Amino acid sequence: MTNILKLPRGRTLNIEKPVIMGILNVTPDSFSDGGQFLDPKIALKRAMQLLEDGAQILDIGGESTRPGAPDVSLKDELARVIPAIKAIREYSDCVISIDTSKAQVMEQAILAGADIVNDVRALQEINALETVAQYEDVAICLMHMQGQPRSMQCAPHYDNLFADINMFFSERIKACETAGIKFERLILDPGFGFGKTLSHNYQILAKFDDFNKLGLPLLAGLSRKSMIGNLLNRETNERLAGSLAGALIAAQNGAKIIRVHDVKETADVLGVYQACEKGIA
Ligand code: YH5
Repeated sequence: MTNILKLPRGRTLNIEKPVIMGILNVTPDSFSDGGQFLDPKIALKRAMQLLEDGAQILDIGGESTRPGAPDVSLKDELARVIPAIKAIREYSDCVISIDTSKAQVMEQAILAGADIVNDVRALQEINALETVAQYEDVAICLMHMQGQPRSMQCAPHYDNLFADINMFFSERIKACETAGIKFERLILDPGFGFGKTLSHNYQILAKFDDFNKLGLPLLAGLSRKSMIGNLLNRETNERLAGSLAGALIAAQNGAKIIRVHDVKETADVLGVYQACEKGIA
């Protein structure tokens, strides 16, 4: 497996060591002023802080996929994410990921300077495959979800958790290749919290390495999620330590991209992990 991800404009991302994807939400629930749209200047300021803290990728999302969250219209999603991407791209050559499932958001985001399409619906929405196929060097994260955000947490069931998720990945990889998307562009993510019980989530974390058999880089996103909160009985603002433990275990078990809210703290954890892996003494 290559540890160098090819990106647009002749750039690359080295994922030999795990890298941090910093979450940049541009949804109304993340606005301090209670307004409808985030000022691109504020998005830019948050982006610069995440990069300074040690993020190698910024993941920009305008659709809330928390369990039970309302659907967002195309118009609103575009109005949230595109000005933010343009503002960041004007100031920085950093790696930008767009967290969306809508083909038109993917395309506008790519034209505005996004390098990675991160899709929790794994390019299953209308025109998504065809759209990203047109942009040769854009990397793609295919995430596994059982069901739809609105209902996915009511009674998730698997015949065989690992076989089912790996089968889904194989099918989506094949769909991508059929659409003309090269294997080398893909990243896989088992999707913590997306149609999984607490037990499923911890089985996945414990044996994260099982998804490496498909030969693609793995992304892990568990920061502040219910698998931390429900296990430890912690509110969202009390989940830092649990999230850091999860990030470390994911890295030890083969995750190459760790998607987190708390970039600075995660960078310290990965720094200590790396010193043991490579040896600095
Ligand atoms: C992911 O795992 N997740 S959006 C609920 C929370 C905290 C955080 C209740 N996009 C993933 O971050 N993309 C999201 O507390 C993602 N992998 C990838 N690739 C949900 C989220 C969250 C939800």
